[in-house]
Order: sequence, then C-alpha cells, then structure tokens
Amino acid sequence: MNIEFLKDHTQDSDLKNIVEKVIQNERITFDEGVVLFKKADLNFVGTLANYIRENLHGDNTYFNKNFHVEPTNICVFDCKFCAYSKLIRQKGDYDAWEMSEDEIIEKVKSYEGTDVTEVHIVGGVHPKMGLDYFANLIKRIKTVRPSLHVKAFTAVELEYMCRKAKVSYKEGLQILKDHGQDSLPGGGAEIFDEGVRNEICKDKCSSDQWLAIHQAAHEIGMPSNATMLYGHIEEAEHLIDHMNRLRNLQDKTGGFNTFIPLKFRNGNNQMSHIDEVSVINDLKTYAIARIFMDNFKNLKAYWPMIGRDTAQLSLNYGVNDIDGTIDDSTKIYSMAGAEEQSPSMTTEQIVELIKAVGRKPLERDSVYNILKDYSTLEAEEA
Ligand code: V47
Ligand code: SF4
Repeated sequence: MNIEFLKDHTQDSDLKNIVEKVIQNERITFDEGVVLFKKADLNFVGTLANYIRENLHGDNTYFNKNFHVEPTNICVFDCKFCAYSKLIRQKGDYDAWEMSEDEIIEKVKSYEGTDVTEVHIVGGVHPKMGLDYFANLIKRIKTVRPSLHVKAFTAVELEYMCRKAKVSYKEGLQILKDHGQDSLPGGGAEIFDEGVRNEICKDKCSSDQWLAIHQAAHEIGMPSNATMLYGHIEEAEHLIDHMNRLRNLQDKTGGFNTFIPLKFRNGNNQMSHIDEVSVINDLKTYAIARIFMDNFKNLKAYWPMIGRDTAQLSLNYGVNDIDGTIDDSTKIYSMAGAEEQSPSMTTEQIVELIKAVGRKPLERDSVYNILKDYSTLEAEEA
C-alpha cells in the first residue's frame, strides 16, 4: 500500500485528514494522535510512518558500536516494573552488585584494539555513588580512551546526584561535561502522566524534573535521547501526552537525538500480572511515534528488548535506527524477561539483519554522523 492509495481509499474523515496532513508535511495534533491509536489499523499507520521515514532517511538504517556498563543494581527507588531492584529488596543483597572504579576502568580497557565508539553507562541509584565519584570515573575513562563517547546517567540518576551534591541541574551537568561526559541516554522517562507515574514509579524523579534535566543538558550543549515505557497500564491519551511533552521540549531546544519507545516486559517484577502487548501493538506504537514526533529526526528500536525479528520488522514502521552491536552484560532487561538474555550482535549480523529487509546499513557515531557505509561490503569485510 502507498500513501496515495490511502488518500484515495480512506473513508473515515479524521483519518483522511491525517493522511493529507502527512502528505503536506504538517504536524498532527494531540487529538489526531489519539485517533491513530483508537481508529487506525497497522497497515494505515505503517504506510504513513514508512512514507515519513523514507522522506527523512530513504533506506538509511543506522547502528553504532557500543558497550554497556552498569556500575550497580543497588537502587534507592522502587519502580514497580523494575526486575532487579525488587530482587534486592526481597532477598537481601544476594543479587546485588557494585563495580569498583578499577573494575569499570578494566572493562573499558578490555575494548582496547576494538572499534567501539561509545560507552553507555546506566545503573541503579546507589546511595553512596555521587557526583564526585562519577565525575572522577568519567575523567579516568577519558584518560584511558579519549575518543570514546560517554553517554551516561538517566535523569533519575542525575536528579539524585545533583540533589545530594546540592547543586543545580545545570551546575551538576556542567561538572560532568567538564570531566568528559558527552551526552545523556533517554531512560527514566517512563510515562509522564502524573497519575500513571504515581502508580508505576512514584518515588523517583518527577516528569517535570526529567524534562528540566534534559532541557538543562541541551542548554549547556549536551545532546540526549528520550524513551517511553509502553504496554502496561497506560492508555492512548497517556502515550500521546508523553510524546507531546517531548515534542514541545524539542521545539524549544532541538537537543534530542532520538526517541526510543521501550516495550514493558513483565518478568520478575511487581507488574508481572500485566500481560505483555503483541508485536502488532509494538509496530503500531513505533509507527504512531514516527508520525507524531515530527521534530525528532531518529526513531530507535532497542533490539535487545523487543528481539531481533521485531526490530527488523520495525524498519518498515518508521524506525531508522537499531542501536548498536551492543556488547551488553547489563541485567535490567534480561531480568525483566527481555527477548535477548545476553545481547550482542556482531557487525556482520547487524548488517545482514538490515540488508535482509532491503535497507541500507550505516555505522553512525553517537550523534548520527555516518562513519561507514556497509551496504556494499561483503559479509567477511563487515
Ligand atoms: O527507564 C526497566 C526501562 C530504561 C523494564 O538512550 C524496562 O540510547 C521494559 O533508557 N520492561 C532504561 N523496560 C534503559 C534506557 C535505554 C535503553 C537503551 C538505549 C537508551 C539510549 C536508553 O529501561 C528505564 C525503563 O524504562 N525498563 N525495566 C521492564 N521491565
Ligand atoms: Fe531504580 Fe531505575 Fe530500577 Fe527504578 S528502573 S528501581 S530507578 S534501577
């Protein structure tokens, strides 16, 4: 199906209006976003999202070469969807870990001679690991490997660090930046609607604080990502409200690199009684995100969470980025029942995954500069 066919054959006037807006490159409203969730089928939103994706990126599909460090899973907060903080609370410290600074540095050193370009550092909110500790850690990482892009700390960790150190968000972020931090990941956003947030993660940073921290980062020249945790107790209105708050901030600052919808996984957490949503629902969420978030250039599917097959399918539903080769020894997703228990893909595998659906694999850096075109390389060269 193509967009002209949709324009000519859509009977519903609300949906027809949305098709026309997309063709005119006009922004859709909050109500129209909700209409897409409630009335449109997967083919409809997929056709619109793919049209937008191809206008923005053609077949280009980005990935990067990164590794994850999770300094600790000890956390002062108690998010109901979090698999590992619950394990600690129920079983004493049996499942808890804390990496020492030296262990983290050893891990960074272990990538010497490889072509990874980014380290992603995120963990639980440890009561004793504060701003000074992390600033020093980043400085040591940069000494070991100056060219490595350090994408670190969710707004949840940053809110706690700044509060404890009694500094403003801007001051705290400036200290981290001066020590070498390059950008912020998108975690901790969950769902901004205060009613839903109160149900699923009431004790961590508020929605306003999350947005204020990302705004402060953008204002001092640190780009960031944004996530949205979907598929649990939220309704369509909450998803659109979440995306709308991000869209408004992006209008102000332009500092977001990418939007990452994260599928709620129900393993081993306090929301395990909630069924996970279907793949159809996943693809619909990506597609509507692509249509609604007109000022976000990139839409990322985080493949360890949804699995390689759904990530591959999502490339026809608005997604243009499937994160990285990710040598990921972190546990936050695997403990919650994510598709990939030990997520790692070689460059060759990621390139083949993208090529298999007729897209063009491009290695990018953390801020979406293209580093290498893999579309013409043979498998063994990749
Ligand atoms: O905020 C925790 C999510 C997030 C579960 O910026 C869960 O490039 C689903 O933000 N089911 C942290 N999700 C991870 C994150 C992230 C991941 C990949 C790339 C980037 C980026 C950021 O993980 C949390 C929370 O929303 N999470 N538990 C769960 N049971
Ligand atoms: Fe802590 Fe993050 Fe888990 Fe919430 S999601 S309990 S903030 S580690």
